[in-house]
Amino acid sequence: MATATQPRRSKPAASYQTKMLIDGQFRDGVEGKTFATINPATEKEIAQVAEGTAADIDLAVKAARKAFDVGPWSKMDARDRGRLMYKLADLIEANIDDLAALESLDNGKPLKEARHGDLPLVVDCLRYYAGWADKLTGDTIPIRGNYFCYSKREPVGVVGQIIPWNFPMLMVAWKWGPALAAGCTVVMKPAEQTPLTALRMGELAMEAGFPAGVINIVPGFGEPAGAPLVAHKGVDKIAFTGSTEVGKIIMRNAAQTLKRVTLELGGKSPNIVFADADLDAAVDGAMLGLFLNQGQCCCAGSRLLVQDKIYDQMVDKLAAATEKRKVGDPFAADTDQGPQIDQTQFDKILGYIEKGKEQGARCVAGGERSGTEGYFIKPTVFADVKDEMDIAVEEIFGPVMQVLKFKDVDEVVHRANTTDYGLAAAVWSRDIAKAHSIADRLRAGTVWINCYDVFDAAAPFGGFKSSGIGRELGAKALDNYTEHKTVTVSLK
Ligand code: TXE
Repeated sequence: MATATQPRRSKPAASYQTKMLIDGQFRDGVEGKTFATINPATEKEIAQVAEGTAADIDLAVKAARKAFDVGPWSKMDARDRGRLMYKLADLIEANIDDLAALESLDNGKPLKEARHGDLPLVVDCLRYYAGWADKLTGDTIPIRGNYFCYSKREPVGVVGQIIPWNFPMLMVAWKWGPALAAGCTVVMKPAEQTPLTALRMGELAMEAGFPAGVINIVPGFGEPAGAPLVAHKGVDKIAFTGSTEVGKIIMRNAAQTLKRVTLELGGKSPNIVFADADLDAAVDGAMLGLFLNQGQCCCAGSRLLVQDKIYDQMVDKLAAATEKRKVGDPFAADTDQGPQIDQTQFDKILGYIEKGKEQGARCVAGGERSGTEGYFIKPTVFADVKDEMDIAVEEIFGPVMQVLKFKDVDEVVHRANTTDYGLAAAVWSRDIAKAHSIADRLRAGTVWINCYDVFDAAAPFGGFKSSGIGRELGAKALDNYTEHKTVTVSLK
């Protein structure tokens, strides 16, 4: 059985900031409002945090505009921007244990994952983009006539960045990295569930020496703080990670001022296991691909498609591995799974578990909440899942795995692609030629072969179809934050 460890400690992190960061100052909101951020392991308040509204967004955008239009950011040498980013990465690394503890406290993810998963990726991402700051070059272009023509890459300007709660610090790094390297200034709205690590990163950015106005952080809710950021005329671009539903709203609203928009949205990613795969590796990959981060991953492999010949064997192995997962105190060294982020997500996931049972799927592990306090849900596996069941179609965003059966290649490719989403996919097979050809046919932004959830700052990530627009990470993400300018000089 998946067991809950009692009592659930909520180890306080060394320090945290609860005020918003505008123009280099940590301050209360204009309206003086605050909101509670909750420890999802205990359902108790951690702290009251300054709540941003339209007036704060306006101040933050004006500060970001000034740092961009007047300087100093736009006047700073690109290499010196990079040096500040390296310094921030170094400070994060120096505070890595405290930051990991704060992330666990506010988000509920196991401390070992925050410390050894999220944080190293944060540091690596900032260093990767620091190296790009002085390498954004244009072209010389051979046009007709007696002209010298060249192109330049210039920062897009002030960017509004709205992020979710599932990887709070990593989302900050994915957003700040390319924006700052390109020379943009930033107004960030962290998720209302997890404001603390973004604000702490803001403190470290100030310590690193980022000039006032370059990085502004306004915590708050979607409608009161996120929407005014999307609507603000002083913002040139919006980068959003979150639900597909809100992504559509943002795109619609951003169109009013013709802002550039990039969206990283939901998924229902197929994870395909062939009978010729290394079965134990595929089981490990399926477990990681679905249960990582309490199942709260946009690229979760939530449709596990298993070839008929090994289906029963795979289901047995998955059920056994799932029952062994330890659910409980995120700060305990042996915890594999912490709580879901909040009551809303907890209720939504339990609702899907009930739907799965009602619609005839066979629950072979978990299937209910864990314990009586905190948003803990037992890791759950459904076998005999059919394509049309709600649990096979909709994003659950929790520790609930769907195992479906298939016979052959054409059938599985067709079924894998029969979804509105297209974020990620995986193929497990010892026949590498077959795996490559399937990767070719899958409509997804990332395909893993014989692995899952392998991320690197250099490898672009993003979705086909309703999973988003644009790519984060890698050189591709810099396109989101730069404008190309063509300059033509008469040589007559
Ligand atoms: O997302 P929202 P929620 C999916 C997942 C989850 C569902 C709902 O399926 O169950 O979304 O989660 C801000 N204008 N993902 O409600 O609402 C909001 O304050 C501007 C997948 O948490 O999309 C937060 O900062 N901003 C996803 C951010 O949007 C608005 C990660 C995300 O919140 C806004 C999270 C508005 N009108 C959830 N409304 C992924 N792709 O990883 C909300 N926000």
